[in-house]
Amino acid sequence: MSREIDRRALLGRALALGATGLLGGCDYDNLQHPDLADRFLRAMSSWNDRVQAALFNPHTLAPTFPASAITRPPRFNAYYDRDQVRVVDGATWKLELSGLVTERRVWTLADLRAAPQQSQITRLVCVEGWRVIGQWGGVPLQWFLRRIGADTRARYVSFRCADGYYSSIDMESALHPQTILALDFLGKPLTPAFGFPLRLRIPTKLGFKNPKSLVALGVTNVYPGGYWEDQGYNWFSGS
Ligand SMILES: Nc1nc2c(c(=O)[nH]1)N[C@H]1C(S)=C(S)[C@@H](COP(=O)(O)O)O[C@H]1N2
Ligand SMILES: [Mo]
Repeated sequence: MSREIDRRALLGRALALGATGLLGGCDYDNLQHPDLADRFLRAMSSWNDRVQAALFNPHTLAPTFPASAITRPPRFNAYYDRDQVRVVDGATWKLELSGLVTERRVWTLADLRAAPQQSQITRLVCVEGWRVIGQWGGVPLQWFLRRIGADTRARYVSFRCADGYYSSIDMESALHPQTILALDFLGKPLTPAFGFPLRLRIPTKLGFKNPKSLVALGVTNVYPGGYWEDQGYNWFSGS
């Protein structure tokens, strides 16, 4: 209850601040200068991140769906075309860990298969304006972070992918019960196009915050950004 009131009070203050920001920032002359316009938009986006983080309720679940609602065929998306997908060798693949973790040994596919698994039928929403429902199964990130001795007071969990893609999420979202390190898609191991051997599946965030074909995970207090985030897409991007 008091948490709810805190959120509201914060939102009220944030909205008031934002309105002031808009009045101050939106004058025509400023927007004639690309630098200033850019800085203004980035400031607004970072303000937006803070409001979204304050409103994020770690106990609210993303909607789940019956198997009959699954989108078939699934829809592929990446920053390149499907015929450019890189194929990862599962036998030699490993997940590297860095940053604020005490158990830094690498994880193999067999290690991850031996961990507790969880399955979900949820919706993936892309900023491009389409959405699909799919089924993903894998290791709860919350379990994984505790298992590797992650400092869960750190601000960020970062991800790097086999194709050079990268992204990062806030710790609260990383610990959300529906955030998983997915090994399976539609009841079978992930295919290369959909992120073999391991992808982040986080139904409380937009599609671009679901990096595929992971090769490294880090826990850090230094803002890690992301492939699209660094090009101006809003970082928090809850969905
Ligand atoms: N490695 C990697 N992961 C990625 C991307 C990418 O280009 N490379 N694109 C992201 C975007 S923009 C979306 S919408 C989803 C699409 O996931 P899907 O192909 O399973 O539908 O993957 C995300 N993860
Ligand atoms: Mo996307």
